Amino acid sequence: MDTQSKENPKDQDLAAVTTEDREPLSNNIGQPIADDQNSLKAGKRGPTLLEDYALREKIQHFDHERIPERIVHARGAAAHGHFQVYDSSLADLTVAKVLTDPSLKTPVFTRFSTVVGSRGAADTTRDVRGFAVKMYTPDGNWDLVGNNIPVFFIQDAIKFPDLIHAAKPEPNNEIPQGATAHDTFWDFISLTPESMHMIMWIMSDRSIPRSFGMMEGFGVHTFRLVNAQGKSTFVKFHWKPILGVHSLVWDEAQKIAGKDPDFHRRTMWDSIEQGQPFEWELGLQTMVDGDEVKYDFDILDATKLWPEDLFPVRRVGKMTLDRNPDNYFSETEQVAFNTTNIVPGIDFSDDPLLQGRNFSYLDTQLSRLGSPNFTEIPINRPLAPVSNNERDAHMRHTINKGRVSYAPASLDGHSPDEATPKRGGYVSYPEQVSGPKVRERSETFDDHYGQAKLFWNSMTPPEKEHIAKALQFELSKVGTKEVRLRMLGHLEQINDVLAAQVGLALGEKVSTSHPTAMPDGTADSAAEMKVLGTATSETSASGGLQRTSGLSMASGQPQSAKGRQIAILAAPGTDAGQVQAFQAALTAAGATGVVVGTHLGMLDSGIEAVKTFANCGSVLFDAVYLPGGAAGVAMLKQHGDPRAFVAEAYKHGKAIAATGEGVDLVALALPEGAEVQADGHAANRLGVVTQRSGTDWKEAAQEFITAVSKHRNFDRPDVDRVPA
Ligand code: HDE
Repeated sequence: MDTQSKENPKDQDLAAVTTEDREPLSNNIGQPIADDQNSLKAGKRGPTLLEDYALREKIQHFDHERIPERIVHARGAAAHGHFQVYDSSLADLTVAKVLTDPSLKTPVFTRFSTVVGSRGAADTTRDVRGFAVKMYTPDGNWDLVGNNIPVFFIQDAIKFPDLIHAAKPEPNNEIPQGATAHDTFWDFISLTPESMHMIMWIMSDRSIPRSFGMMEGFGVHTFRLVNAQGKSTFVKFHWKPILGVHSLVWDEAQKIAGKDPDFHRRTMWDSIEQGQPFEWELGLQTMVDGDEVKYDFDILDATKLWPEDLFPVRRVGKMTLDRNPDNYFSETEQVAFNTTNIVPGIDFSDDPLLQGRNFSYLDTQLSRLGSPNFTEIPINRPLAPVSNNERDAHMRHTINKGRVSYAPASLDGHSPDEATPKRGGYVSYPEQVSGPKVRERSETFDDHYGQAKLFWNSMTPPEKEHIAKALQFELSKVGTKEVRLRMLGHLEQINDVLAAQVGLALGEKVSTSHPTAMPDGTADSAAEMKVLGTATSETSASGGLQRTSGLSMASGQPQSAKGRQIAILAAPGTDAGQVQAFQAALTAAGATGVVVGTHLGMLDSGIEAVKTFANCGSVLFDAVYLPGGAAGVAMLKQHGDPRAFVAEAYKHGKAIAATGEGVDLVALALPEGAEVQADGHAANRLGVVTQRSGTDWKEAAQEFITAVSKHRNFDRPDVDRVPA
């Protein structure tokens, strides 16, 4: 594992307070403790004495170990790393050193999170993911506190407490945990049309990412870049994952929540421990200040994105996360992000959601971390020097010398001078503002469906199907009929075929001019899905576009087997040569082959199982391989688990490979009629790679890696027949 490095200044800063507790046992004031097993008593069987300060210190510290969990984004995981800009070409747009000095390796600490669940909730619930990056720049900390979805539910911060109250577990019984599929959430949403664009994203597979390293990050709001001449350019920030954007499927996500609730944090932890960092490129969309009036959407409205076809994303630098925290609480739990942590060269827009956030984050840290001195906690303190007249408060660490703690001051001569703009002092962009004081929303925020339609139109048929099914799942769990009907009304505004399809599962007919809805059919028949897949809508608020790149996860994504976990199903008698051939090819591709066996340990010479059918499942892997070996396959055939393993992987669109007798087991597991290859060559049918005979398995292994790199096969026509 990568430990605190001498090159990373933030690592060195943290090293000063990092301990391995290797000294003899002591209490918190350094007194050596001779006996930590027995409390001090009046006689061996006597009562414990009040004098026992060792007992009291230990218990008291324990009693106060908890701090309030984050009110949203409570469940998360983080990692250290750095950000480096590629070149100095942004200097014409901004003075921010972090964005213009290519020699600067800015240390970062990045935390990913879900929004709705408590700290102990499962990782794979359907939810937006937080994507919060703290950059320890020479100009102070810059926090880009974003999400993995580029828009938000609401347009004005004053609605945030309502949104969160509605989404969190219901207050009378605290049910359900980490889920939006309940009445209060959909009640609020159905009464909040501005949320419809975000709802399309949430109901898409974006809200069930395969891994933190396979999701995008977005600053969401419009910000400003400000250059040396004081010129402002509007900007949207993006993080583009090097591994591409890839997701789970919903059935899988739900099963993972039970099999491994720590799935996402474990994946990131393990990957970094194995020397495979998580990486993203920082992307910018920019707009000349003044041009915003040319578009039919308002850049201050956080429910709208800037279509990538109109505003291409310029990739300007790279973030690498390559070190796990040493202590979850001290680092990941105590890290305090704040949207007002910005640096010279970056400024806010008037987005009312951002303006509200600029109040909320500092406020919440005061209650969560208990004191304005939270900025002195090692993970939060900047590398840039701190020098001011702020003093005292709970848990003050800094020892400020001298008697002056005010300005202006003539005594002591050390009251910090203001940093003039020339010396790098922050100056807010002098935007001209005027207007009556009103509680109103701009009519340029009024279009609530146009970009929801842009998103819908930009999806591929399988993506559309997933959205329809997610809505069917969520809304069918809503007990109140009026809420369900209100939602169908909104869906009709987005796309009538979609509405009709969701209506089928809810037992409601939706009036539509479209021939979709086959009211007598079962919901989700192949014929219905075909109609759904091609259904589109007229857009608005989209810069004149009907669809745009950047929204579908099925196009333009890097394809790689790197970081993928492959289950290799084995038993005593499995052919070690075939296993080794595949293992070697997988390792060379940056993937990991994990032997799942009938028991742990050596199954046969050269094959060691590190997982069993009892302690894992296909949902925890990206793909599955069945090697040959007559005795091994015969044993696996006797059990239901290996067959279910393969069938489920097939249903979830995963790559499957089988060699030698392994092909028989695949044939047994797949739906009747799904042909598998039976001669000496490798064949690939919709991600099922088979080679029945031969001695050289390299071709099959390569074919398999290509299939794994494609992430999923959503074009298998027969998955509905798989009873997994
Ligand atoms: Fe947050 N949000 N938020 N939020 N948010 C918090 O701050 C808030 C919003 C986001 O890993 C809280 O430290 C308001 C949008 C992330 O620690 C709190 C509004 C976006 C994280 C808060 C929003 C975010 C938070 C709770 C509407 C994407 C986790 C704990 C005006 C751009 C950071 C905390 C971490 C956390 C308030 C909306 C992202 C209460 C009032 C939009 C990633 O201050």
